[in-house]
Amino acid sequence: KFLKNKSVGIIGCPFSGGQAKELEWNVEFDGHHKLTELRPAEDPNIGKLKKPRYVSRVTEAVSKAVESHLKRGQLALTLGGDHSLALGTVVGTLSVHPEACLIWIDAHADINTPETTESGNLHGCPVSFLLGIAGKVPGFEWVKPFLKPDRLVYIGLRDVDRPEKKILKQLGIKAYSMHEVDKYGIGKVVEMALDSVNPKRDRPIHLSFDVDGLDPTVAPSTGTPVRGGLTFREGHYICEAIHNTGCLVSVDIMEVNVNPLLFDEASVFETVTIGCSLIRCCLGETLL
Ligand code: EXY
Ligand code: MN
Ligand code: MN
Ligand code: MN
Repeated sequence: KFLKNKSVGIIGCPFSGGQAKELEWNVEFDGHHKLTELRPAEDPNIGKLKKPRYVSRVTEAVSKAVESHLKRGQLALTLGGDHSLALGTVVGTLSVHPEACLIWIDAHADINTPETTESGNLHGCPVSFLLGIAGKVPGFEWVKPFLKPDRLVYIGLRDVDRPEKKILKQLGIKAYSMHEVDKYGIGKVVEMALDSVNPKRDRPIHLSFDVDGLDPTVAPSTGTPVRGGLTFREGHYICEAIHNTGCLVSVDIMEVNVNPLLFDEASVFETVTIGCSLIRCCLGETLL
């Protein structure tokens, strides 16, 4: 009766003055980025790729946002949203910190090229664009600088397409699947991962955390859940250990799906809650 346009206004209030528990970070929340405005009227497939213009415009805008936060000396925290966004966030990080390394937590490798993708969904492809192995796709010329393959490491993989496995092998990309997490334990895996991309712990770290890296029992409201994922504690351990390096400059929490038509309220609540606690660990919350 009193509302129009099915439009909700969100008032972000990063305030904790009324209580005592603070991690002592100043939070600058400049509102949700108005990304849907960038959607072109027409966006036919390019080859198999779906919505290529929309994705390129949005990710370019996101790269600028990340870049500007980093240039102001802030930690860039991006909440998404599908993982194609990381194309933007990582380019934003690399344009300020070209020597940065990328730690990618995911059930999937997201390294399909425009040639190898079967689904055509760009959230399965950002890493190939970041590495510069995607070939020339109109609209994505802005993607630079590229990431060197030895600056990338994965943790949590368990649903990798056959051509993706080939790319990982060919480029010698370090990847710790759930098999290695089971075999060595998460402590050792994170140490090995850091040793491979950041041996002296002197490079800035971009953490791109796809919540589907977690087991669907702890993070159910996500678009492409895969059984056998990271436990609640393993996910948190990763964030704590990376915080402890003192090198973290940029964090993505991705693939949190809050669509009430797709997921029940409890699933969404659980997933958002774990996203928040992962972030707190990235910011230095400790158990003791
Ligand atoms: N590999 C599949 C594809 O390329 O479509 C599935 C990708 C799912 C990607 C999610 C975000 O991590
Ligand atoms: Mn911003
Ligand atoms: Mn992903
Ligand atoms: Mn994924």
